[in-house]
Amino acid sequence: MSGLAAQRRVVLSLGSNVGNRMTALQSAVDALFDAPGLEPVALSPVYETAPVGGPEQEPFLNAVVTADTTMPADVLLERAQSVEEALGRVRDVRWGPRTLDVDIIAVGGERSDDPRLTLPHPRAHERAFVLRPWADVDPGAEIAGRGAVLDLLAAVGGQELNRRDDLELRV
Ligand code: A4P
Ligand code: MG
Repeated sequence: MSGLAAQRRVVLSLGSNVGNRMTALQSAVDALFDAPGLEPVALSPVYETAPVGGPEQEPFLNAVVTADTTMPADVLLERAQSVEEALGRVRDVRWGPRTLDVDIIAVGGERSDDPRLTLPHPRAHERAFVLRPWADVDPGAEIAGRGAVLDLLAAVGGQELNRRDDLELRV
């Protein structure tokens, strides 16, 4: 193996359903790209989405961010979790819905069964709130072992999703 890691395309999913949801998503984008090592490629439109699973809770704002990196996947997870923690400080509902969720959907074509970092994300293929914004920024995207994102999106039914053209994320 060479000492230089190859650059890979990473796909991150952002979600918030507590407090000022758009501020949380924009702060996440700012914090993710504040430190070196992650080069932004695209920011998806913002969607308002009905909660999938979990307890009864408020609607989410969701978006997808793509970027290029040479960082190992576990270092990327650390960055994602530190961004969650920084935003989590304004969380006020114990055990409740979260201010910010940053999930790692894919790191290149990497596959891992590690429960600490499962790749691709084990539930992404059945979630319109991930698939729709991902397809917006990369219509040809595929999930390793699952198929084309647009095909997967066509197969998930009944998930309420409303594109919020009044909201826009910026790098
Ligand atoms: N982990 C393993 N693989 C990954 C990965 N690929 N990316 C581990 C990120 N984390 C990964 O995650 C729990 C553990 O998963 C971590 O310790 C990490 O090492 P968490 O973010 O702390 O907990 P969570 O997000 O509350 O739980 P979980 O099961 O990951 O929930 P999900 O699947 O993220 O779902 N509905 C709508 N409309 N929009 C949403 O954004 N989000 C959720 C949360 C449910 N329903 C939603 C939405
Ligand atoms: Mg999560």
